[in-house]
Amino acid sequence: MTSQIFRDYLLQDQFERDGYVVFDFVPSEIVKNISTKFYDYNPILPEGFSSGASFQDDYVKQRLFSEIDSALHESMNHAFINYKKLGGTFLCKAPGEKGKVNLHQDWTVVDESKYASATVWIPTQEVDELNGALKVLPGSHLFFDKYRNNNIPFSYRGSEQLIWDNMITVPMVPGQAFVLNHAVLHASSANVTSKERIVIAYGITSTEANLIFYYKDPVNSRVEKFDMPDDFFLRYYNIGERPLFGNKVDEFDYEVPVVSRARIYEMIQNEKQKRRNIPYFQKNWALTG
Ligand SMILES: O=C(O)CCC(=O)C(=O)O
Repeated sequence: MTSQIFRDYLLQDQFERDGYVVFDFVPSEIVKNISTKFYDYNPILPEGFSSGASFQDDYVKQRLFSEIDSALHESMNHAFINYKKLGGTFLCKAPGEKGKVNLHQDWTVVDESKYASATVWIPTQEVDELNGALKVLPGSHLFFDKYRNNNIPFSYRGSEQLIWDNMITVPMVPGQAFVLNHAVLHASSANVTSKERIVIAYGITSTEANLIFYYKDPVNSRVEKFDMPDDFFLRYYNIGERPLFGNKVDEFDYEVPVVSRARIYEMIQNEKQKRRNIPYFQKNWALTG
């Protein structure tokens, strides 16, 4: 059990069990109003999948986050307690094959034995399999090792297709939020419609959680641990490289173990078994597969 971030205990329990939760979060007009700002920040539609997190200007990132935060402030406070804001931006998936987001887990940025860090993912339009709804493997936030970053290999390498074939796609309507534990396996398919898919992403963790970052030196098997400031997400540009700020507090040898396909299959079946009496999962997550 990690430190509570949802006001509603039932949502907290589902989040602990599944690694994500979907619920009615904000009036849909508020979301539609903010979505128009996407075009102010992106006068030319970026290709493929794009995130405002890659804007190369602190001031622009901060201004966009302030606009998102002031629009969502009330809904955030209604849904969450004791939470720290990590930043917020738009995620766009332009039409075309390049927009596919491969299976991944997000970076480890807190001590996950005590806290969760999460993205509140808020679609500004209806989303489904055709335009890039999120796909998720329920319960997988507890499957693997805790050190994750762009340059640290994943423990599930070799089993990507098995996992992909067992994920649930979650259709959503504007006003709903998908709160995604950064450790849960997730992805999204290419947008095969003719209209861009725009989502607001807002990062949170517990107030008491100190931010951290793990970096693997490419020339040896050492992982470095950094203590990072709270505005880390608004200031980290050289993604995939050693951060240019923060304090290095540890360094250790680390080879990422590969978890076998057979073991991953078994873990998925266990998660399905655990949920076999829950109507939503009975319908959307067949026991065979
Ligand atoms: O917006 C999407 O389609 C994927 C988002 C995602 O994978 C992430 O935020 O880590």
